[in-house]
Amino acid sequence: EQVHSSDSAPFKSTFEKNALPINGTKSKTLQEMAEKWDQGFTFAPIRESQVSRAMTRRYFKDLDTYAESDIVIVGAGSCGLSAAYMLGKARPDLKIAIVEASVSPGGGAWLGGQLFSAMVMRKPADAFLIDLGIPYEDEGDFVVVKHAALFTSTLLSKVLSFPNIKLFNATAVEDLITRANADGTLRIAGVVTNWTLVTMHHDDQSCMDPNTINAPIIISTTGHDGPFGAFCVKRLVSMQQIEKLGGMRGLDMNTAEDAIVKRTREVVPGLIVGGMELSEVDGANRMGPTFGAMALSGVKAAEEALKVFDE
Ligand code: AHZ
Repeated sequence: EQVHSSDSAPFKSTFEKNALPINGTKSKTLQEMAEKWDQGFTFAPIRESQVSRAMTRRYFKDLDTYAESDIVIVGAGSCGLSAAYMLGKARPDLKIAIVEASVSPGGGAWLGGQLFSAMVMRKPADAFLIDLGIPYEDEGDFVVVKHAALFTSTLLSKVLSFPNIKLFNATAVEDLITRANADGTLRIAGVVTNWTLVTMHHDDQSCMDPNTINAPIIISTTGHDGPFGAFCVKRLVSMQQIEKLGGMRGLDMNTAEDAIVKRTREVVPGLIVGGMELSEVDGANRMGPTFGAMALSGVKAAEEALKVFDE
């Protein structure tokens, strides 16, 4: 009863500040609703096909729009999302597709490490938290966000709010599109995609051909080698574009974080690699549960990508 009472200020203030329908008319406030639960409360009517069409029409329009993208980010972990945030802020004119194999974007950044909540970032990555408006505790050389999920959900919500960014989750990149230059060298020109569930069944179902996205720049941030990780770098090896996997080295926080940020770069023309996937290019150490390098590698990957469009 207390929650529904007419002086439930939290209902009132948040709704009125945030109610911004993209089109249509302003809805009832929660406050107005709270006063009328017992007086014929009902949802607006709907037909089931309207729900189907509301989803499928938009999804197919997005598939059409983003079939030619400016930038594709592979993997929506902490590094990929950080890159997407910087790109969305800097260039509202570019079409940016994020392809994430998992149903849930965020990669390994929902927990700080093991199953603990707090997320550690070494300075100067606190600058990224300030930019996002995420509160933290200052411990001197490093800062602590009270829950990794606060970092990831804030970053994700900002990324998804950009009108020029589309996240295709439950979708895996299963190959790269390549073009031969006149001198015989190769450039990466897009990604080959499939529903993740389809990708997982190529061994027990007959041919299920994929889909594609063309783009002049791909940013790959699929994490270190594992069941799913280091996808694009592994493919570069099998395509003979790099000689072999670097082989991620043991854990050394100081060495690992500097190296990952410094080495974030275009590894072959058209393909920028960031985050822990880089450890499989250069054989960098892992850093374990400290996330500053993931954020700043994303910032640097975005800068590298923008060089192509700013020229
Ligand atoms: O699902 C993967 C995850 O969300 C996704 N991914 C992997 N292969 C893919 C594919 N197509 C589409 N073929 C794919 N998506 O990529 C995301 C990678 O996120 P992550 O959190 O694993 O990587 P990151 O580099 O952003 O962050 C690494 C975090 C780590 S690992 C680590 C250590 O092991 O020491 N320390 C830190 C901070």
